[in-house]
Amino acid sequence: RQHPEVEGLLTSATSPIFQQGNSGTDQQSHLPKVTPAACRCDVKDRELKFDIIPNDHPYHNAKNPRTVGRANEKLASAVEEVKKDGRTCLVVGGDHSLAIGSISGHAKTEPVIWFDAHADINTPLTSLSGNMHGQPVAFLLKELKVSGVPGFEWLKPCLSAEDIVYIGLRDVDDAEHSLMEDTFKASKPIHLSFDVDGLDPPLTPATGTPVPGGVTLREGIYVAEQLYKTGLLSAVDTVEINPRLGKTQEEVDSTVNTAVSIILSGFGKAREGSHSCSY
Ligand code: DIR
Ligand code: MN
Ligand code: MN
Ligand code: MN
Repeated sequence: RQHPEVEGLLTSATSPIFQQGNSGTDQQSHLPKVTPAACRCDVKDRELKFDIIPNDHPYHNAKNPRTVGRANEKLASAVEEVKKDGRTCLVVGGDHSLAIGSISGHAKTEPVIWFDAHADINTPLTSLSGNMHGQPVAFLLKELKVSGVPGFEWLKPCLSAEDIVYIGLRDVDDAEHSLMEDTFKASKPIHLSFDVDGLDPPLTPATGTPVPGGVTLREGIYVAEQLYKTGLLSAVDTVEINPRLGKTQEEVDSTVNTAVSIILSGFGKAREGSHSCSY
């Protein structure tokens, strides 16, 4: 896919999250905001700008490796700073290749919940599309030893296959199938990497690779609520939200509203109503 501008938004919230607070918004952004009024979090925003590297030739079947690699290096440092600050980190993308930087920066990442229609575990050698967003898991896995990709010299794979739990898979390539595992140790800080295409397409039409037969909104919210309740949710990626791909304003709005409701649930909004006395 073409990315005329590569841009990211990183938001962090203090934990426990239901504090009365000011927005702490430092910068203007055209992206939707999780406002304190909506979830009563103490929110601090920052927008990351990334460089497009010229003559960024493919590395085997990995397109734009230098641009994606350097952007992820920057994102990793930003996530690391947020975690040093003791905050929960919310990254609003952007495509799923951003998970390479987000999970690397999070560092204490296992387990990772990979919510997605796709396994995103192709390597630059196995990928049929060449899309980097079909490859982040492979870049992060120690076992796969992806190396030599220009732009990713900084990267140290930080995950083991047993650290990843997949939810929503329904479009897995043959090459990916052989690389997968799902075990789950729920004792360490959890990283939720939420690709909106894991949900059923009518819920998030403004996304690049929709696959029919996805997770319902009720199920998606349930997953986010349960993860919040573990008290272990330490970082969240919400990815593949692309307003440019909405055919109507309605499609854009429903995509954004769905993503926002998943985010709110992951940050403690309960369907029965959130009551500050319980925090
Ligand atoms: C396919 C599709 N497995 C690929 N993956 C997508 O391009 O590697 N991931 N769309 O989100
Ligand atoms: Mn994905
Ligand atoms: Mn996907
Ligand atoms: Mn994708």
